[in-house]
Amino acid sequence: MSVSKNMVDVILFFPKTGMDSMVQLPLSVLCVASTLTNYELSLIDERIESDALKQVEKKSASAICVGVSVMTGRQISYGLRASKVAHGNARVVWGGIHPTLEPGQTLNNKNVDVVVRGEGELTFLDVVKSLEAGSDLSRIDGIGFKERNGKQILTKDRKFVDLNALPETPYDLVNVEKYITQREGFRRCLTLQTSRGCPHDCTFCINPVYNRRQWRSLAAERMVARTVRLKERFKLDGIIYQEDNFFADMRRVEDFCRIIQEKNVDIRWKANCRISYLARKNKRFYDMLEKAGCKLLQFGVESGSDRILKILRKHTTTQQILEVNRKLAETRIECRYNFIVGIPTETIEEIQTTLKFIEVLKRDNPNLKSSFVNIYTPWPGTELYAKSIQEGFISPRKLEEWAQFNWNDALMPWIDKKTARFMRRVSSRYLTKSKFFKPNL
Ligand code: B12
Ligand code: SF4
Repeated sequence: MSVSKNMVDVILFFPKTGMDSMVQLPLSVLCVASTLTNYELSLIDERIESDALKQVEKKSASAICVGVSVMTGRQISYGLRASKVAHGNARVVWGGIHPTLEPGQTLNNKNVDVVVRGEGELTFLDVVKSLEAGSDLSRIDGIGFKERNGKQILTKDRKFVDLNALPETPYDLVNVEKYITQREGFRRCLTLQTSRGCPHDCTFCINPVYNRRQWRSLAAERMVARTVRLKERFKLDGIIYQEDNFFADMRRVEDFCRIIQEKNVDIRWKANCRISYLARKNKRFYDMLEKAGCKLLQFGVESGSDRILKILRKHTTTQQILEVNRKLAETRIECRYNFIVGIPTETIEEIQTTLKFIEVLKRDNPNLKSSFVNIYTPWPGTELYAKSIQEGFISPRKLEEWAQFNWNDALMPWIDKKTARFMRRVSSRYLTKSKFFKPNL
């Protein structure tokens, strides 16, 4: 039970990210908050609250702990800033992608007391209860912490949560209106997550490490029910499914589309997809997506070079990409393709091949609305990260160094100056078209 209902027991802090011109719901901390029903919570989103740090300083005086959500990069520096102002009595707990990938280094920082590795809903609840009771943290799976003598303890991995058994997202903790955007051509849209993880093992992606190649989801009926509730409560015309892999289970996709149509749900949506999933699909499948409201599909196409696609382990060929692109041209579904350049061993000629490939894709498919060209960044824990280190990449060793780890930088040792200049030009030509990717540090 809560210590006192007048004061805050737990603060959940979502730091700025450095790319905050169009903010989306802070789903990570909202999901973590869903299970803390017996505690007085304060959810502070630094991206939209100008007095966020003052709030942490003041409210943490009575709090059991301050939970901070952190992804690799700039968000670390803002997370550290908040952790430093937290009151000494409140323990600082970091969760999210970065502390999961680098728990030891995160705990090395004197401002972090505990790390939650992986999904936070059940683990953080256990941590809060244990901190409140002053009991032994070592019995909690999926965390790391420091003993009094400074020794770090990492407990064993925790099983994934059952998404169907979790409480609903507590939207009342935030001012949802501030997160409703007009992105992707919607008038009012929000993000929703109905599955987690991905069964694939692309060598550049953190998903195989973070989600151990296990895909989990809400059942189709529940997915539609949440969609409808979100749409009706906030008067939305669009939903962005914030999934790692929306299409991993085609039966769920088919059921979802069928129920949406049966219930006559008037909603349009965007999701991520894989080229290989659509390669064998016929017109009936595309029609079904359209009728169920699919407005935009985003694909990680990644490269126009078959050699690079193999290195990335995409299990896709350029031939297949061209074919799927032509099929998509016959629908009314808008498309967005993401590409990566600067992969270890990639040559400037291969990058040029990718650029020409983008032009062919555009020519073949008028529904292709945008292509993003990202410069490869080695994320800790991935297979290509190890390869990058072999190729001379020097990995950051502490949190402050990771905070300076810039995405899209082209500073990798295997890239010569001429190629780096070329890649930056190419990337900014494609990325600056997007409001979404405008950095605002
Ligand atoms: C929305 C989003 C963004 C948004 C906002 C960031 C945010 N965190 O919300 C913006 C646009 C800023 C963004 C930017 C980028 N992103 Co991004 N983004 C996402 C995305 C699509 C959804 C995040 C989300 O809301 N997930 C849903 C929640 C429920 O999951 P979760 O965040 O993992 O939270 C759970 C646990 O991690 C944990 N947890 C999280 N926080 C906390 C806190 C506490 C206290 C506790 C106890 C637990 C806990 O519990 C939660 C519930 O189980 C993810 C992919 C994904 N599916 O997660 C990528 C992802 C986080 N992004 C990624 C990347 C690479 C980027 C970019 C580099 C650009 C790019 N290529 O996408 C930039 C970098 C920005 C920068 N400044 O450096 C990577 C992460 C890389 C890394 N090592 O951090 C991801 C995983 C995508 C991927 N598969 O590669 N991103
Ligand atoms: S890049 Fe996409 S398909 Fe590949 S492992 Fe990551 S989430 Fe899965």
